[in-house]
Amino acid sequence: MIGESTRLSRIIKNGKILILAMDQGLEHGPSDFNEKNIDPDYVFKIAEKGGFTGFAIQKGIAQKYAQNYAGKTPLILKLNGRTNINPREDVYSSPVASVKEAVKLGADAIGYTLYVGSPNEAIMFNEFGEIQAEAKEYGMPTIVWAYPRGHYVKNEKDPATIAYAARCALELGADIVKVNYPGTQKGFEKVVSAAQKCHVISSGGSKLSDKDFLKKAKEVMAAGAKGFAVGRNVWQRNDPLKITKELKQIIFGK
Ligand code: FBP
Repeated sequence: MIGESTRLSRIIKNGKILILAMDQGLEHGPSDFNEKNIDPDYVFKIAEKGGFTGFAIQKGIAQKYAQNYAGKTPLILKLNGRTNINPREDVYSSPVASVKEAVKLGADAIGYTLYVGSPNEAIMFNEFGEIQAEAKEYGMPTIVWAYPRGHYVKNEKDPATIAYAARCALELGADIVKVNYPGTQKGFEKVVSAAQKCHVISSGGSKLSDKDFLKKAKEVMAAGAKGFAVGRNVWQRNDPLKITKELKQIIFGK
């Protein structure tokens, strides 16, 4: 569908993707922020000046701040979310916004977290199924944050388990799947292979040294992934645009 490919072409540039994520205020709480990056305007400007190909946020931030940045960075609206106060055993991410709201806010994709393997997996799969079908009607691409998590998941970083989560995203109709890096390039190759036509991107994770983060980025790309959806490793740094430039060099080669 033309709408879907038009929107995707804004997020995937020369076959590569670099999304800035700022939903941590909901997912982790304000303790992730300092006095500068707690202000959404500060992070919107990083998305714009850094040339990110997408900005993933919740609807409250979009409604109150996105107006001033219209047309700058493609908006990716997260449609579900949770806090980390609730127990991880039966982890569940609740729908908090609709595809229609995403369309009204001018989004170029919707984001949805699936905790693969959670005792609540069936509910989340069902809710995503309805959202994915509606997104297709609007020509709205879907990006799944596919995280193995909860009571039955022995090791969230096991490459085979992450590969299973990535495959679920393909099977459930996602266009792009975001996963956690399993720690090795070889392990990540399995993830990319499992996802096939679903584009794989890596999360940034908690803040690393420049050296370690750039090493991880090189491994992610060498494994055949399309790029990153990164948050803390960019906006928690003193110079977010410097690391962005280095990251873009690795992802886009310029
Ligand atoms: P980071 O790069 O900061 O890790 O952000 C990526 C992200 O997926 C966010 O979109 C989300 O808020 C968070 O990580 C979820 O992290 P967790 O693994 O703690 O649930």
